[in-house]
Amino acid sequence: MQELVLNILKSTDGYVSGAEIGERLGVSRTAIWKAISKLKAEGYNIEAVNNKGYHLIDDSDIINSQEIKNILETKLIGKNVVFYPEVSSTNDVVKELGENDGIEGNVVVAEKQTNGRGRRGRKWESEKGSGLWFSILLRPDIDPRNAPMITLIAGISVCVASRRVTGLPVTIKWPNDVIIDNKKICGILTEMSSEIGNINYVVVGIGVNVNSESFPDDISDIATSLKIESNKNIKRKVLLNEILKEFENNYLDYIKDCDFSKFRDKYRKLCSTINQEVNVIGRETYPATVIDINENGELIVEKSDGSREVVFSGEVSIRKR
Ligand code: BT5
Repeated sequence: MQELVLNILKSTDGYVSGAEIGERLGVSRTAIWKAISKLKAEGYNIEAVNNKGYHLIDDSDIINSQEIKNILETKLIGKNVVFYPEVSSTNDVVKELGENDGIEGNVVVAEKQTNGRGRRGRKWESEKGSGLWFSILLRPDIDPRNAPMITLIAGISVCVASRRVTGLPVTIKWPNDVIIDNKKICGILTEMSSEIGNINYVVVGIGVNVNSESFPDDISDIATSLKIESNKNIKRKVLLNEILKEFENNYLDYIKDCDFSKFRDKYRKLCSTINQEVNVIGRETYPATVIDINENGELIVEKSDGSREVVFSGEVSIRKR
């Protein structure tokens, strides 16, 4: 019922009375009133005026299953999408799908995560209503050694899509933080279940700060959002569609031959880590200059004695000096 009422509101320019909606759907005005109340509770901005009726004010940034299904233009990624108002972590939900009968391209989106996770057990702040918190289930028929590049490809996809939607100078901090002016707008958490030579499933979890206006003290210096940077409200579903479209193209292209060199130039252009003075933090920590990204998406750094090292993302992190 809600969906039918919403469709009428969306297709009406101006006001439509409860009686008229009821008549068109063959139900009582009370049923319409209930449906409208539920839509409002979901966040739809519906104005009710005496003697005129209802009017949907289209300034709302609603995400739910229907809104997402309506907007998605992808063929595979997100063809099956499940939305939760609240969930512990979308990665956990998708892992569960991976262990069971979830299919490639399943996407889980949440309005809020109570246990959003970063890498190595770190926390990911996932407030209600302000961000895009979602995970993608993949079952690529590739060698597990080629899976880490999928994370880099996800980073490229978020970066390109965010630029397209906002026009902001979004870049990638190697390996896969998406940043604006050294502040993080997006983090990616990829988890895999595999055996030797065979992938059971990959979960790509993506968190984007879209309309967040502030952050908790401990991350306020390192986090930002697309809204803070652009001073504009961004429609999350529009951004989601662009990210998934971009990711679908890149992912399908990549798994054909697992040749990351195809993406190297694109990655380099978007990567703000190249030429930076950094500390490489691993088993030992040392200062270095970032020289380039190689054809496997690894970082080439130069130490102060002029020697060069290839740095793998699983082993080290880097911090700007
Ligand atoms: C990441 O970890 O950046 C990966 C984050 C992945 C989040 C998505 S949301 C959907 C899916 N479901 C999940 O449970 N996770 C994925 P890492 O590189 O370890 O960065 C974590 C660090 O980023 C934290 O220790 C904080 O310093 C900082 N941080 C936490 N929340 C943030 C936020 N909302 N925006 C920017 N930085 C944040």
